[in-house]
Amino acid sequence: MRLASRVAVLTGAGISAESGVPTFRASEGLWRNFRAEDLATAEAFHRDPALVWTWYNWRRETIAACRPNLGHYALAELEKQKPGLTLVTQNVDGLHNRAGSQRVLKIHGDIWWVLCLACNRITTDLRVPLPEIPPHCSCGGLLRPGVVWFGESLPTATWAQAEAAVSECELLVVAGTSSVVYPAASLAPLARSRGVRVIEINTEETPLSGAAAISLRGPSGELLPLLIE
Ligand code: BJW
Ligand code: ZN
Repeated sequence: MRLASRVAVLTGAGISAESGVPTFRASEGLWRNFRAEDLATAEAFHRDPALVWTWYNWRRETIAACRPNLGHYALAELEKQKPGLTLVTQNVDGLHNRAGSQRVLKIHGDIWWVLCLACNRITTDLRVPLPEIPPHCSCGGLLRPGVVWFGESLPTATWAQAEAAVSECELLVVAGTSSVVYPAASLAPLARSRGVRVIEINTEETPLSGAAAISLRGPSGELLPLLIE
């Protein structure tokens, strides 16, 4: 398939589903009957840091055992073909990096980052499982996952780069996201308002499907490789 030269891509949990990483809004995406909306908040963390860390510890273990799939590799290859490509991901799993993508805008953070609530330092902690729950910083402060929870702002500079890339591209590919979580879900409408064509890749219909120029229904691990020239 021949693509425009300035391409932006937005990915969500669905792109890692074929690697074995659970999505958020499918029934098998539930953990101990909690919804993501119940656990991915600062209120949940302050109420019960051990519970929230137990969920993150389980997810870190799951992700550590997973490998990138053909969808991740196709996007890493596409970046080589189109050096202007911007990959914006809502995923915190790091699988795009492991597949070789160089420039990844992680608008919801990274599950391997930890942030100290006392000294504000962000570090990478790849240990699986974590030796203590909840984990603490060397300064003694409580650590939280370096991710963006509901009600929190996205990292300002990263989000600004994502918006700029989407407004300036000629084609936006949206793969494996339910397109219900904002502000990520506003990127496709932003592209459309600039006259940019949007291709959606998803196994199911989403709120974006009707507005996309092309809506491809199927697994991203099979459909994304078709974008490679
Ligand atoms: C496949 C496939 C295969 C499966 N191939 N496809 C009302 C209206 C509008 C907005 C709001 C509102 N009420 C509240 C808000 C704001 C809120 C929000 O959007 N809520 C909605 C739920 C309504 N947003 C926020 O709070 C954001 N911040 C914000 O707005 O700041 C401003 C502000 C500040 C102060 C006060 C108020 C506002 C922050 C959002 C942070 C989201 N965080 C999470 C957790 C990240 C950390 C972690 O991972 O633990 O991000 S929640 C979770 O959802 C995660 C994901 O990145 C995100 C999106 O999910 P995603 O990726 O789309 O996954 P799924 O599971 O939903 O979908 C998977 C899709 O794949 C499905 O469509 C499948 O069909 C498909 N699929 N297999 C292709 N093989
Ligand atoms: Zn600290």
